[in-house]
Amino acid sequence: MKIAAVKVIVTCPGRNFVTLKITTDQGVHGIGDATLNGRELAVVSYLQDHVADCLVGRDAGAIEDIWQYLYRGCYWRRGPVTMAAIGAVDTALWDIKAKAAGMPLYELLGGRSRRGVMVYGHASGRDIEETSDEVARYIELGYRAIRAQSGVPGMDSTYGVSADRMYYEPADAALPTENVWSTEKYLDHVPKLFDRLRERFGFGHHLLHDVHHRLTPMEAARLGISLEDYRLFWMEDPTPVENQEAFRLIRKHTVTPLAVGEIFNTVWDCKDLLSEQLIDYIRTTVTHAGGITHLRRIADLAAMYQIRTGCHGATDLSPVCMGAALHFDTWAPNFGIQEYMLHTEPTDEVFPHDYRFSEGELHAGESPGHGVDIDERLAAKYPYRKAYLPVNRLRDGTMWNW
Ligand code: KDG
Ligand code: MG
Repeated sequence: MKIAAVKVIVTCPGRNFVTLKITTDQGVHGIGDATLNGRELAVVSYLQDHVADCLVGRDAGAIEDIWQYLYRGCYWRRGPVTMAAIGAVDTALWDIKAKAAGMPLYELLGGRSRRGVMVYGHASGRDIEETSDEVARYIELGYRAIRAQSGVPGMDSTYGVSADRMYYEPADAALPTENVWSTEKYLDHVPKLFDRLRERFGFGHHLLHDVHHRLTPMEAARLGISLEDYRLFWMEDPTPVENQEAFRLIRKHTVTPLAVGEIFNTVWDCKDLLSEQLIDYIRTTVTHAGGITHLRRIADLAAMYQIRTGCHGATDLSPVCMGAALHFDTWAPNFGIQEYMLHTEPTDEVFPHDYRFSEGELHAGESPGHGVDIDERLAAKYPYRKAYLPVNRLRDGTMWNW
Protein backbone atom coordinates (compact mmCIF):
# COMPACT_ATOMS: atom_id res chain seq x y z
CA MET A 1 0.00 0.00 0.00
CA LYS A 2 1.63 3.23 -1.17
CA ILE A 3 1.19 6.81 -0.03
CA ALA A 4 -0.76 8.56 -2.78
CA ALA A 5 -1.58 11.97 -1.31
CA VAL A 6 -0.53 14.17 1.60
CA LYS A 7 -2.73 17.10 2.59
CA VAL A 8 -2.47 19.70 5.35
CA ILE A 9 -5.75 21.04 6.70
CA VAL A 10 -5.92 24.17 8.87
CA THR A 11 -9.13 24.94 10.70
CA CYS A 12 -10.19 27.23 13.54
CA PRO A 13 -13.44 26.04 15.13
CA GLY A 14 -12.76 28.28 18.15
CA ARG A 15 -8.99 27.74 18.08
CA ASN A 16 -6.45 26.77 15.41
CA PHE A 17 -5.71 23.15 14.55
CA VAL A 18 -3.37 21.72 11.93
CA THR A 19 -4.23 18.25 10.65
CA LEU A 20 -2.24 16.06 8.29
CA LYS A 21 -4.20 13.67 6.10
CA ILE A 22 -2.39 10.87 4.29
CA THR A 23 -4.27 8.83 1.69
CA THR A 24 -3.00 5.59 0.16
CA ASP A 25 -3.39 4.16 -3.34
CA GLN A 26 -5.91 1.72 -1.84
CA GLY A 27 -8.12 4.55 -0.61
CA VAL A 28 -7.36 4.10 3.09
CA HIS A 29 -6.63 7.38 4.87
CA GLY A 30 -5.12 8.29 8.21
CA ILE A 31 -4.83 11.59 10.07
CA GLY A 32 -2.38 13.12 12.52
CA ASP A 33 -2.38 16.30 14.63
CA ALA A 34 0.37 18.85 13.86
CA THR A 35 -0.84 21.75 16.01
CA LEU A 36 1.82 23.94 17.67
CA ASN A 37 -0.03 26.62 19.60
CA GLY A 38 0.82 30.14 18.39
CA ARG A 39 3.27 28.82 15.75
CA GLU A 40 0.83 26.76 13.68
CA LEU A 41 1.82 28.01 10.24
CA ALA A 42 5.48 27.11 10.76
CA VAL A 43 4.46 23.43 10.93
CA VAL A 44 2.09 23.86 7.97
CA SER A 45 4.97 25.12 5.85
CA TYR A 46 7.33 22.41 7.13
CA LEU A 47 4.85 19.72 6.09
CA GLN A 48 3.70 21.26 2.80
CA ASP A 49 7.03 22.60 1.58
CA HIS A 50 9.48 20.04 2.96
CA VAL A 51 7.76 16.75 3.81
CA ALA A 52 4.77 16.05 1.54
CA ASP A 53 6.78 15.40 -1.66
CA CYS A 54 9.18 13.09 0.19
CA LEU A 55 6.30 10.85 1.26
CA VAL A 56 4.37 10.28 -1.95
CA GLY A 57 5.12 6.84 -3.41
CA ARG A 58 6.53 5.37 -0.17
CA ASP A 59 5.23 2.21 1.47
CA ALA A 60 2.61 3.45 3.96
CA GLY A 61 3.36 0.48 6.20
CA ALA A 62 7.04 1.36 6.69
CA ILE A 63 6.31 3.53 9.73
CA GLU A 64 9.67 3.08 11.43
CA ASP A 65 11.66 3.68 8.28
CA ILE A 66 9.67 6.83 7.45
CA TRP A 67 10.17 8.09 11.01
CA GLN A 68 13.94 7.58 10.73
CA TYR A 69 13.95 9.08 7.23
CA LEU A 70 12.31 12.28 8.47
CA TYR A 71 14.35 12.46 11.71
CA ARG A 72 17.82 11.50 10.54
CA GLY A 73 17.20 12.65 7.00
CA CYS A 74 16.64 16.34 7.67
CA TYR A 75 20.04 16.81 9.38
CA TRP A 76 18.53 19.54 11.67
CA ARG A 77 17.21 17.16 14.28
CA ARG A 78 14.64 17.76 16.99
CA GLY A 79 12.81 20.99 17.89
CA PRO A 80 9.06 21.54 18.25
CA VAL A 81 8.36 22.30 14.58
CA THR A 82 10.23 19.31 13.18
CA MET A 83 8.92 16.91 15.82
CA ALA A 84 5.29 18.08 15.47
CA ALA A 85 5.58 17.48 11.72
CA ILE A 86 7.11 14.02 12.21
CA GLY A 87 4.53 13.28 14.91
CA ALA A 88 1.66 14.04 12.54
CA VAL A 89 3.07 11.80 9.77
CA ASP A 90 3.68 9.00 12.27
CA THR A 91 0.18 9.23 13.80
CA ALA A 92 -1.46 9.21 10.36
CA LEU A 93 0.56 6.13 9.34
CA TRP A 94 -0.35 4.22 12.53
CA ASP A 95 -3.98 5.15 11.86
CA ILE A 96 -3.68 3.70 8.35
CA LYS A 97 -1.92 0.53 9.52
CA ALA A 98 -4.53 -0.13 12.20
CA LYS A 99 -7.38 0.52 9.76
CA ALA A 100 -5.80 -1.82 7.22
CA ALA A 101 -5.44 -4.48 9.93
CA GLY A 102 -9.07 -3.90 11.00
CA MET A 103 -7.94 -3.24 14.58
CA PRO A 104 -8.19 -0.43 17.09
CA LEU A 105 -4.72 1.06 17.41
CA TYR A 106 -4.16 -0.16 20.97
CA GLU A 107 -4.42 -3.77 19.73
CA LEU A 108 -1.64 -3.15 17.24
CA LEU A 109 0.54 -1.60 19.95
CA GLY A 110 0.39 -4.76 22.02
CA GLY A 111 -3.13 -4.88 23.38
CA ARG A 112 -5.04 -3.57 26.31
CA SER A 113 -3.31 -3.08 29.67
CA ARG A 114 -6.36 -1.57 31.41
CA ARG A 115 -10.11 -1.21 31.13
CA GLY A 116 -10.15 2.59 30.94
CA VAL A 117 -7.87 5.60 31.09
CA MET A 118 -8.05 7.71 34.26
CA VAL A 119 -8.21 11.39 33.34
CA TYR A 120 -7.93 14.62 35.25
CA GLY A 121 -10.27 17.54 34.70
CA HIS A 122 -9.56 21.25 35.15
CA ALA A 123 -11.18 23.14 38.02
CA SER A 124 -10.45 26.84 38.30
CA GLY A 125 -11.98 29.97 39.78
CA ARG A 126 -11.28 33.61 40.48
CA ASP A 127 -10.67 32.77 44.14
CA ILE A 128 -10.39 29.76 46.44
CA GLU A 129 -14.12 29.36 47.04
CA GLU A 130 -14.94 29.51 43.33
CA THR A 131 -12.24 26.91 42.59
CA SER A 132 -13.52 24.75 45.44
CA ASP A 133 -17.06 24.86 43.97
CA GLU A 134 -15.65 23.86 40.60
CA VAL A 135 -13.84 20.90 42.19
CA ALA A 136 -17.21 19.88 43.68
CA ARG A 137 -18.72 19.99 40.19
CA TYR A 138 -15.98 17.76 38.73
CA ILE A 139 -16.47 15.29 41.57
CA GLU A 140 -20.17 15.23 40.79
CA LEU A 141 -19.36 14.57 37.12
CA GLY A 142 -17.46 11.46 38.23
CA TYR A 143 -13.83 12.64 37.96
CA ARG A 144 -11.39 10.88 40.27
CA ALA A 145 -8.58 13.34 39.62
CA ILE A 146 -8.85 17.13 39.37
CA ARG A 147 -6.34 19.86 38.65
CA ALA A 148 -7.01 22.96 40.75
CA GLN A 149 -5.89 26.49 39.81
CA SER A 150 -7.11 29.68 41.44
CA GLY A 151 -6.83 33.41 40.88
CA VAL A 152 -4.32 35.01 43.24
CA PRO A 153 -5.34 38.07 45.30
CA GLY A 154 -3.59 41.17 43.98
CA MET A 155 -2.91 39.68 40.54
CA ASP A 156 -5.22 40.48 37.60
CA SER A 157 -4.75 37.10 35.94
CA THR A 158 -2.82 33.90 36.28
CA TYR A 159 -2.27 30.73 34.30
CA GLY A 160 -5.06 28.17 34.32
CA VAL A 161 -7.95 30.32 35.47
CA SER A 162 -10.70 30.22 32.91
CA ALA A 163 -13.26 32.93 32.17
CA ASP A 164 -15.56 30.17 30.94
CA ARG A 165 -16.42 27.40 33.44
CA MET A 166 -15.72 24.35 31.27
CA TYR A 167 -13.43 25.65 28.53
CA TYR A 168 -9.99 27.22 28.83
CA GLU A 169 -8.42 29.14 25.97
CA PRO A 170 -5.29 31.10 26.84
CA ALA A 171 -4.32 31.85 23.20
CA ASP A 172 -6.70 34.76 23.23
CA ALA A 173 -5.33 37.60 21.07
CA ALA A 174 -3.77 38.43 17.69
CA LEU A 175 -0.86 39.95 19.64
CA PRO A 176 0.23 38.45 22.99
CA THR A 177 -1.65 39.77 26.00
CA GLU A 178 0.72 41.01 28.73
CA ASN A 179 0.12 39.72 32.27
CA VAL A 180 1.82 40.79 35.50
CA TRP A 181 3.30 38.07 37.71
CA SER A 182 4.15 38.06 41.42
CA THR A 183 5.95 35.00 42.81
CA GLU A 184 5.47 36.21 46.40
CA LYS A 185 1.70 36.50 46.08
CA TYR A 186 1.46 33.14 44.32
CA LEU A 187 3.58 31.26 46.87
CA ASP A 188 1.53 32.71 49.68
CA HIS A 189 -1.76 31.68 48.06
CA VAL A 190 -1.39 28.15 46.68
CA PRO A 191 -1.06 26.26 50.03
CA LYS A 192 -4.27 28.00 51.19
CA LEU A 193 -6.07 26.65 48.13
CA PHE A 194 -5.10 23.04 48.82
CA ASP A 195 -5.74 23.42 52.55
CA ARG A 196 -9.32 24.42 51.74
CA LEU A 197 -9.78 21.63 49.19
CA ARG A 198 -8.58 18.88 51.52
CA GLU A 199 -10.65 20.34 54.39
CA ARG A 200 -13.79 20.31 52.21
CA PHE A 201 -13.30 17.11 50.19
CA GLY A 202 -10.93 14.97 52.26
CA PHE A 203 -8.36 12.72 50.60
CA GLY A 204 -10.62 10.57 48.39
CA HIS A 205 -9.70 12.31 45.10
CA HIS A 206 -6.43 13.03 43.37
CA LEU A 207 -5.55 16.72 43.27
CA LEU A 208 -3.03 18.19 40.82
CA HIS A 209 -1.55 21.62 40.26
CA ASP A 210 0.34 23.26 37.36
CA VAL A 211 2.95 25.89 38.32
CA HIS A 212 3.57 26.51 34.60
CA HIS A 213 7.31 27.18 34.72
CA ARG A 214 7.05 30.22 37.00
CA LEU A 215 9.43 29.54 39.92
CA THR A 216 13.14 29.34 40.59
CA PRO A 217 14.33 25.90 41.80
CA MET A 218 14.49 26.98 45.44
CA GLU A 219 11.04 28.57 45.30
CA ALA A 220 9.76 25.37 43.74
CA ALA A 221 11.29 23.37 46.58
CA ARG A 222 9.58 25.66 49.08
CA LEU A 223 6.21 25.24 47.37
CA GLY A 224 6.67 21.46 47.23
CA ILE A 225 7.36 21.35 50.96
CA SER A 226 4.37 23.54 51.77
CA LEU A 227 2.08 21.21 49.76
CA GLU A 228 3.31 17.93 51.24
CA ASP A 229 0.51 17.64 53.81
CA TYR A 230 -2.09 17.86 51.03
CA ARG A 231 -0.59 14.87 49.18
CA LEU A 232 -0.88 16.13 45.62
CA PHE A 233 -0.91 13.62 42.76
CA TRP A 234 1.60 15.97 41.18
CA MET A 235 3.06 19.45 41.04
CA GLU A 236 3.67 20.23 37.36
CA ASP A 237 6.44 22.23 35.68
CA PRO A 238 7.58 23.99 38.87
CA THR A 239 10.56 25.61 37.11
CA PRO A 240 11.58 26.05 33.45
CA VAL A 241 12.95 22.76 32.16
CA GLU A 242 15.88 23.91 30.06
CA ASN A 243 18.14 23.46 33.08
CA GLN A 244 17.45 19.88 34.13
CA GLU A 245 19.95 20.07 36.98
CA ALA A 246 17.45 22.31 38.76
CA PHE A 247 15.39 19.21 39.45
CA ARG A 248 18.19 17.67 41.51
CA LEU A 249 17.87 20.60 43.83
CA ILE A 250 14.07 20.48 44.04
CA ARG A 251 14.18 16.72 44.60
CA LYS A 252 16.58 17.05 47.53
CA HIS A 253 14.02 19.06 49.44
CA THR A 254 10.53 17.76 48.75
CA VAL A 255 8.60 14.52 48.29
CA THR A 256 5.73 16.23 46.42
CA PRO A 257 5.59 14.26 43.13
CA LEU A 258 6.75 16.12 40.02
CA ALA A 259 5.41 16.08 36.46
CA VAL A 260 7.40 17.55 33.58
CA GLY A 261 7.69 17.28 29.81
CA GLU A 262 4.77 18.80 27.90
CA ILE A 263 7.20 21.02 25.98
CA PHE A 264 9.73 18.23 25.37
CA ASN A 265 10.13 16.90 21.82
CA THR A 266 12.35 13.84 22.09
CA VAL A 267 13.65 11.18 24.44
CA TRP A 268 16.86 13.22 24.62
CA ASP A 269 15.01 16.01 26.44
CA CYS A 270 13.71 13.47 28.96
CA LYS A 271 16.77 11.28 29.39
CA ASP A 272 18.43 12.85 32.45
CA LEU A 273 15.21 13.52 34.33
CA LEU A 274 14.18 9.90 33.78
CA SER A 275 17.48 8.11 34.36
CA GLU A 276 18.20 10.11 37.52
CA GLN A 277 14.61 9.65 38.74
CA LEU A 278 14.17 13.37 39.17
CA ILE A 279 10.49 13.32 38.22
CA ASP A 280 7.52 11.00 38.78
CA TYR A 281 5.44 11.59 35.64
CA ILE A 282 6.51 12.31 32.07
CA ARG A 283 4.13 14.66 30.24
CA THR A 284 5.17 14.19 26.60
CA THR A 285 2.39 13.36 24.19
CA VAL A 286 1.85 12.13 20.62
CA THR A 287 1.77 15.47 18.78
CA HIS A 288 4.83 17.24 20.15
CA ALA A 289 7.07 14.24 20.78
CA GLY A 290 7.31 12.64 17.36
CA GLY A 291 4.16 10.52 17.29
CA ILE A 292 3.34 7.09 18.65
CA THR A 293 6.67 5.62 17.52
CA HIS A 294 8.77 8.01 19.57
CA LEU A 295 6.41 8.34 22.53
CA ARG A 296 6.73 4.59 23.05
CA ARG A 297 10.49 4.96 23.34
CA ILE A 298 10.08 7.65 25.98
CA ALA A 299 7.54 5.57 27.91
CA ASP A 300 9.77 2.50 27.82
CA LEU A 301 12.74 4.46 29.16
CA ALA A 302 10.52 5.94 31.90
CA ALA A 303 9.26 2.48 32.85
CA MET A 304 12.81 1.37 33.69
CA TYR A 305 12.82 3.99 36.46
CA GLN A 306 9.24 3.46 37.69
CA ILE A 307 8.18 6.76 36.17
CA ARG A 308 4.67 6.83 34.78
CA THR A 309 3.09 8.68 31.88
CA GLY A 310 0.82 11.71 32.20
CA CYS A 311 0.20 12.81 28.64
CA HIS A 312 -0.41 16.48 27.95
CA GLY A 313 -4.04 16.95 26.86
CA ALA A 314 -4.71 20.68 26.72
CA THR A 315 -7.24 21.90 24.14
CA ASP A 316 -4.53 23.22 21.84
CA LEU A 317 -3.94 19.55 21.04
CA SER A 318 -6.71 18.48 18.68
CA PRO A 319 -9.09 15.54 19.23
CA VAL A 320 -6.79 13.63 16.82
CA CYS A 321 -4.01 13.83 19.42
CA MET A 322 -6.43 12.87 22.18
CA GLY A 323 -7.69 9.83 20.25
CA ALA A 324 -4.17 8.60 19.50
CA ALA A 325 -3.00 9.30 23.06
CA LEU A 326 -5.89 7.28 24.48
CA HIS A 327 -4.88 4.23 22.44
CA PHE A 328 -1.32 4.72 23.67
CA ASP A 329 -2.59 5.09 27.28
CA THR A 330 -4.69 1.94 26.93
CA TRP A 331 -1.55 0.01 26.00
CA ALA A 332 1.27 1.66 28.02
CA PRO A 333 2.18 -0.59 30.97
CA ASN A 334 3.44 2.41 32.94
CA PHE A 335 0.44 4.64 32.25
CA GLY A 336 -0.26 7.10 35.08
CA ILE A 337 -2.97 9.56 34.09
CA GLN A 338 -4.23 11.47 31.04
CA GLU A 339 -5.00 15.19 31.00
CA TYR A 340 -8.48 15.91 29.66
CA MET A 341 -9.69 19.39 28.81
CA LEU A 342 -13.00 19.50 26.96
CA HIS A 343 -12.94 20.70 23.36
CA THR A 344 -15.76 23.04 22.33
CA GLU A 345 -18.78 21.66 20.47
CA PRO A 346 -17.73 23.05 17.04
CA THR A 347 -14.31 21.33 17.49
CA ASP A 348 -15.97 18.02 18.32
CA GLU A 349 -18.13 18.40 15.21
CA VAL A 350 -15.13 19.03 12.94
CA PHE A 351 -13.35 16.01 14.47
CA PRO A 352 -15.90 13.20 14.93
CA HIS A 353 -14.41 10.72 17.39
CA ASP A 354 -14.88 7.41 19.09
CA TYR A 355 -13.61 8.20 22.57
CA ARG A 356 -16.11 8.52 25.41
CA PHE A 357 -15.98 9.68 29.04
CA SER A 358 -17.49 7.59 31.79
CA GLU A 359 -16.90 7.49 35.55
CA GLY A 360 -13.66 9.42 35.58
CA GLU A 361 -12.18 7.52 32.64
CA LEU A 362 -11.91 7.95 28.90
CA HIS A 363 -12.34 4.94 26.63
CA ALA A 364 -10.51 4.91 23.31
CA GLY A 365 -13.20 3.04 21.35
CA GLU A 366 -13.09 -0.09 19.23
CA SER A 367 -13.22 1.11 15.63
CA PRO A 368 -10.15 0.40 13.47
CA GLY A 369 -7.43 3.06 13.65
CA HIS A 370 -7.24 5.74 16.32
CA GLY A 371 -10.93 6.46 16.03
CA VAL A 372 -10.82 10.15 15.06
CA ASP A 373 -11.60 11.66 11.66
CA ILE A 374 -11.92 15.13 10.17
CA ASP A 375 -14.99 16.55 8.44
CA GLU A 376 -13.19 18.54 5.77
CA ARG A 377 -16.27 20.40 4.54
CA LEU A 378 -17.02 21.64 8.03
CA ALA A 379 -13.33 22.38 8.71
CA ALA A 380 -13.27 24.69 5.67
CA LYS A 381 -15.94 26.87 7.27
CA TYR A 382 -13.50 27.92 10.02
CA PRO A 383 -10.50 29.74 8.50
CA TYR A 384 -7.22 30.27 10.40
CA ARG A 385 -7.22 33.14 12.89
CA LYS A 386 -3.97 34.46 14.34
CA ALA A 387 -3.91 33.83 18.11
CA TYR A 388 -1.05 33.96 20.59
CA LEU A 389 -0.50 32.80 24.14
CA PRO A 390 0.02 35.61 26.70
CA VAL A 391 3.39 36.73 28.02
CA ASN A 392 4.31 37.54 31.63
CA ARG A 393 6.18 40.50 33.10
CA LEU A 394 7.16 41.24 36.66
CA ARG A 395 5.74 44.39 38.25
CA ASP A 396 8.80 46.40 37.18
CA GLY A 397 8.40 45.33 33.55
CA THR A 398 10.99 42.52 33.46
CA MET A 399 9.99 39.66 31.12
CA TRP A 400 9.13 36.44 32.98
CA ASN A 401 7.98 32.95 32.05
CA TRP A 402 4.35 32.44 31.13
O1 KDG B 1 -0.13 25.80 24.48
C1 KDG B 1 0.20 25.83 25.84
C2 KDG B 1 -0.70 24.88 26.61
O2 KDG B 1 -0.68 23.62 26.04
C3 KDG B 1 -0.28 24.80 28.04
O3 KDG B 1 -0.34 26.08 28.61
C4 KDG B 1 -1.22 23.85 28.79
O4 KDG B 1 0.28 23.73 30.63
C5 KDG B 1 -0.65 23.29 30.03
C6 KDG B 1 -1.32 22.08 30.57
O5 KDG B 1 -0.80 21.54 31.54
O6 KDG B 1 -2.33 21.67 30.01
MG1 MG C 1 1.11 22.25 31.95
